[in-house]
Amino acid sequence: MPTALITGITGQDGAYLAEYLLKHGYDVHGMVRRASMANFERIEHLRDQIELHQADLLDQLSIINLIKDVSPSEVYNLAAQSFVPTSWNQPLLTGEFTALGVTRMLEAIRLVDPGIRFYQASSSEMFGQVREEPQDEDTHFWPRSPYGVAKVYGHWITVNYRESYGIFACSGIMFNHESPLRGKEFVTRKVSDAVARIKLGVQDKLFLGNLDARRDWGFAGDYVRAMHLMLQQKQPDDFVIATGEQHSVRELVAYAFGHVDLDWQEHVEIDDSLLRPAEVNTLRGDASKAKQQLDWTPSVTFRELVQMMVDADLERVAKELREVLL
Ligand code: NAP
Ligand code: F7E
Repeated sequence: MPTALITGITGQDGAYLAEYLLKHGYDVHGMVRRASMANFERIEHLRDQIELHQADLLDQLSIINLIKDVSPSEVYNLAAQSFVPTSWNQPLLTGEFTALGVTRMLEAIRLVDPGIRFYQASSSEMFGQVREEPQDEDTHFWPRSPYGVAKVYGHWITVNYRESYGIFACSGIMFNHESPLRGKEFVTRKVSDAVARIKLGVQDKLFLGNLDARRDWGFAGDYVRAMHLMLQQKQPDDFVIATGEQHSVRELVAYAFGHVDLDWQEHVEIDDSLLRPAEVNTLRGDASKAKQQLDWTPSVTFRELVQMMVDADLERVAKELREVLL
C-alpha cells in the first residue's frame, strides 16, 4: 500500500487530497501543528481513516522525526501561510512558513530517504505583474506580495533539490482553486457566504476591495487530482494547473447574487482598506502541458463552481439558523 504524508491536511486542499488518496488505496498521514484547540473540521469525516502527527514547518527536527516515523513514499507539501493580505502584515513569518518551510521539508527528505517523491504547492501568484497572457511554465515570474515572493523561493528550491540531489520533486503552479471548504477570507467564499446570509436575512451588506481584479478560478477537487498525477510520472517536472478562463471579481459577485435572484448592486460596497498595496490585476493559465502529459483537464466550470459554493453556504447558514431557533 503506498503511503502519503500531507502537510496542511487541515486546509482546503489537504482535505480534498486526503479523501482522493484514500479512495486510491493510500495509507494517508497528515502533519498538523499544535493548537490550543483542535482545528479538524474539514477532515472530521476522515478521522478514523487517517493518522495525524504533530510537527511544524518552523521546526526542522520535528519534520525529520515525522518523515522517519511515517516512512512515506510520497510527500505533498501543502502547508503555508496562504492568505496574500496577511503576507504584508507578517512578511517574515510568511517567508519562514511559505519559503524556508519548503527547504526544511526537502532537507528532511534528503537526509532520511531521498527516494521519497515530493510535491510542492506553487502558485500563480508567482506570475504577479504578468509578462504575457496566458501564463505557462515558461512565463517569467514577477511576484507582487511577500506571499508571491516566498512561493518563488519555494518553487526554485524544489527545482534545485531535483537538479542537485536527483530528488523526485515536482512543483504544481496552481491557479486559484475554490470549493465549499475554502477559507472565508478568500474572495469566492467571502461572496458565497455573504450571498447566503443576505438571502436568509441575517446580513445586508458585503464589503469588498478591487472588483476589477481578474482570476482563473477552478474547483479544488480537480486540482488535487493533478497533484497526485504529477507524482505518478516517469520523470519529475513542473506543471501549470488552470482552467484557461478568467472572470473579474465583479462577474463573480453578479453571478453569485443572481443565482439567488438578488441584485448585487443593492448590497455590495467598496471598502478601500481591502485594496492591496500591490495588486495582481489579471491571471489566466495555460495548462496545455498538464493536458498533454498528465491527461488532466478540469471538470467543473466557473458557473458550476459558484453555484456549488452558494448552494453549500445556503444550506449551512439555514442549518445554523434552525439550530439557534431550537
Ligand atoms: P489553506 O486552506 O490556507 O491551508 C493551509 C494549511 O497550512 C493549513 O492546514 C494550515 O494549518 C497549514 N499550516 C500553516 N502554517 C503551518 C505551519 N507552520 N506548520 C504546519 N502547518 C501549517 O490553503 P489551501 O488553499 O488548502 O492551499 C494549499 C497550498 O496550496 C498552500 O501552500 C497554498 O499557498 C497553495 N496554493 C493554494 C491555491 C488556492 O487557490 N487554494 C493556489 C495556489 C497555491 P492550520 O489549519 O493549523 O492553520
Ligand atoms: O483574492 C480581490 C483581491 O484573496 C482574489 C490564495 O489561495 O490564490 C489565492 O490568492 C482577488 C484579488 O485570492 C476582496 O484583491 C476584492 O485580486 O481570493 P483572494 P488571491 O489573492 O488570488 C492564489 C493562487 C494563492 O496561491 C493564494 O494562496 O480578489 N478582492 N475584494 C478581494 N479578495 C479578498 N480576499 N477579499 C475581498 O474583500
